[in-house]
Amino acid sequence: MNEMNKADIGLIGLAVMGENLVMNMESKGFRVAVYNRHTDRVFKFMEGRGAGKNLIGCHSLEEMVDSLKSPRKVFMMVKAGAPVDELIEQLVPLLSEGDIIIDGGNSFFEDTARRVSYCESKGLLYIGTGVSGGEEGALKGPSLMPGGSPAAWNEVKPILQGICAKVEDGSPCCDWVGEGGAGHFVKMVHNGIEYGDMQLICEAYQLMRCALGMSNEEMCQVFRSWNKTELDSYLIEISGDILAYKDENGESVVDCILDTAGQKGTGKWTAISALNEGIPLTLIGEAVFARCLSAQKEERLKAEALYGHEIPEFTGDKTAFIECIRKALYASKIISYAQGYALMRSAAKEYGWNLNYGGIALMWRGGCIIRSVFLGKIKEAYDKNPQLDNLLMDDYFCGVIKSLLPAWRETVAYAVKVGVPTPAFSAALSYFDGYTTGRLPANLLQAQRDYFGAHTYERVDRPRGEFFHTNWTGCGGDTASGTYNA
Ligand code: NBP
Repeated sequence: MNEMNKADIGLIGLAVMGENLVMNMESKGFRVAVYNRHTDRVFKFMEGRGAGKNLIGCHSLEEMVDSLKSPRKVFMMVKAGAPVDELIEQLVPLLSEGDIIIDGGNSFFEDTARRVSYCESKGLLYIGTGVSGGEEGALKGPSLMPGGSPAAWNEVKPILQGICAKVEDGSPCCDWVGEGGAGHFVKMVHNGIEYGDMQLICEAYQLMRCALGMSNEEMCQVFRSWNKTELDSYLIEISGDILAYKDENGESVVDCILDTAGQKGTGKWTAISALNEGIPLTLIGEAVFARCLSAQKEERLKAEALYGHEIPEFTGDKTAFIECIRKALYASKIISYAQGYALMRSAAKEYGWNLNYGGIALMWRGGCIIRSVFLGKIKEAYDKNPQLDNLLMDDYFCGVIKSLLPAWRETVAYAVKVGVPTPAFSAALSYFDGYTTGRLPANLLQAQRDYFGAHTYERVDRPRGEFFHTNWTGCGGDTASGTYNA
């Protein structure tokens, strides 16, 4: 094939995401070579959606690699895990120095970091990119979070920024995230935040449904009105649509859905990373556990029968309380993003990534599931101060949180009083109260540790880093345990 006729990029994996990405790339003027392990999928695609398009259907990896312009760019959109490693092994001998492998699947960031080093050791460049927005995003413009070999960025930038979502002013929701597994780390945090956002909306729904006795139609109207406020976001929008949706018999579909949530694991990864980093990511943690608790349906039914679960009728001002719930949701959402950003800051320090926090907010501003107007405010906060310790320290968010606080407390207090579970609202408020408390009870905790394990403590009247031990019982001796941080 002469160089002119060659494709700009090759894509492997013609499942739901891959197919739509190919259509997107082609529609933006890129010639794409496509391949799938089971090649019947290639035939079907080329005869179906791909017919008459600027594509090259390939029936082997060799054929695909040969049909690419140099430096070759191979985009893998296959199941995360072993398939990615298998494909890399097959591609390495076929590619040449400077060629680029891109993984757009939901790979674990540590796997991506390992693959970057491995491919670079073979003279290749490697990018692990988060892709968010589901099937529709893949087709119309996803949010893309690429990281890996920096030398690859300029080569792939026109394609990735060409196909991604754009915000109102035309800025692309895709920029370079950082080295190693940075792109997939940021995508993982995105997914964790998605878990949190969804849980918060579900808690608002549960309060309106169970504590206020509202109908789906009423709640739909509430979500639609919230979507015209600071909560303007894709997830609030679809929640309104879902509540309005009726089947052919006129029944609300949402009422027919079993209340057990599934999960694919990226929320869990985020929570585990936070535990590893020692960062309190309490809201996302609660969102993951809420899904786990929902899955224990049989046990919950037995427990309800054992304890009873009567929620008293609300007797106050309903409209005012709905506004309290909205404010609690907004405040908790700010906490969730503050925690997610704190996790990214900690990981960036550990892994040596120079993360552009404002840029990340912009990447999430359009195309992805957590897209919202509110992300524009986060971008402004980090543009103003890229070294911001915590989003709660930003002047704008400080003012907002102060204005939301009374309603947030009222909502959580009422939920606790009547027994509507609001783990994410409550965890967010507890974090806020802990974060804004200058003196926590950890002095007693340190004393306990020293009492039973001679773990030592620092003193308020001595410089940090000096450790003391007390012989609390008079029979423990003066020997202290070694100090270490877990
Ligand atoms: P799947 O995750 O269902 O993967 C199916 C694709 O992987 C098929 O093309 C399949 O080929 C290929 N594949 C498998 Br399985 N094992 C392979 C192997 N050993 N070698 C080569 N190819 C192999 O597809 P998807 O839902 O389109 O998702 C693709 C990636 O994008 C995943 O990592 C997913 O987590 C991520 N993602 C998905 C979404 C979403 O909304 N679905 C959103 C964002 C990211 P075959 O046809 O020959 O079996």
